[in-house]
Amino acid sequence: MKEIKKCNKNPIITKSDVPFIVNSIFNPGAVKFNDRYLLVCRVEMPDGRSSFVTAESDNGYDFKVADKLCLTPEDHKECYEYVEWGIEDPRITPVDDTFYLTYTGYSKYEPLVILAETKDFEKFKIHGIISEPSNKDCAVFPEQINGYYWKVDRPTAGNRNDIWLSKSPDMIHWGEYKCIMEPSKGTWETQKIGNSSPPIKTKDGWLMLYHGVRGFGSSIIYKIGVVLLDLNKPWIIKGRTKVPIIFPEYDYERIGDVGNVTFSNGWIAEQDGEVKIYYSGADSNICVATTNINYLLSMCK
Ligand code: M1P
Repeated sequence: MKEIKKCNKNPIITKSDVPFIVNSIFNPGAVKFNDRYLLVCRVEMPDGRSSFVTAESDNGYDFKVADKLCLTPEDHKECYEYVEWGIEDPRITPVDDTFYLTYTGYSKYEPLVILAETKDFEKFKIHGIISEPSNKDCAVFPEQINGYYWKVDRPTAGNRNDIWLSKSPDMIHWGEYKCIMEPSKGTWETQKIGNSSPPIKTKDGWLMLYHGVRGFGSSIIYKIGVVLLDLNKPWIIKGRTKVPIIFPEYDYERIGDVGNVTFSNGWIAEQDGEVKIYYSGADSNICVATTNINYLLSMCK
């Protein structure tokens, strides 16, 4: 078996699987819920603004998309003007019996990060904005480290696109910001990077997916790499892939609303070390690739 195996049923979800009219379905957060696989998928509606819908599966490959949206810009009564153009790219982190969602709110104020929580994926408590603009690609760590919650995100100031770490006593108020990763110049991630998935705890450190972007004239290519952060000092990078682990190869990754994009914001680690990486091709569908923790760790050495 190849170390990263793209499912031969890919794409596993397309807009024809959505029981209402959408432009596209893509970029899902992923989690195990009640022993089932649950995705919170971004759907771009016909007016071009994005909302979220859930999809559930018994095996992680065959999903049924819900018949109504679970979260919309209009649900954000207290901060609607900051999400008026859509909510995008949810990352889901389970902490105890609560699922925390971090996602992009999009508006005339530029992208920023919104935090919400849920216990059932039907009712959501929206905490509101947890970053200044411009910022996105935020994920929360699944447990406290040294008595604090931690998150990564990608502020964009000037021409910079780096991944930053910050900590919080309550998940609402954040500080002690630190830049932990910059694009590697001259490589597949030369132009910008961003966190992909919430970190997974391993014996060697926190594993995290990230995306790297390289541009050629008017065309850009989004690929996915992996990084290992220290368990107790997550600002220390213990290792990072030199080469991407997932990149556009097939028509469903090369052709779509935004061509040549492989983008992930959700993955699920099984008890036996297998990992299902949910990702999207060309901003137009949902795919899955399987791998395992040991392979991902070896890629970071
Ligand atoms: O079109 C590719 C991706 O572009 C953006 O990525 P980034 O987070 O690096 O800015 C996002 O809008 C993402 O949704 C999209 O898939």
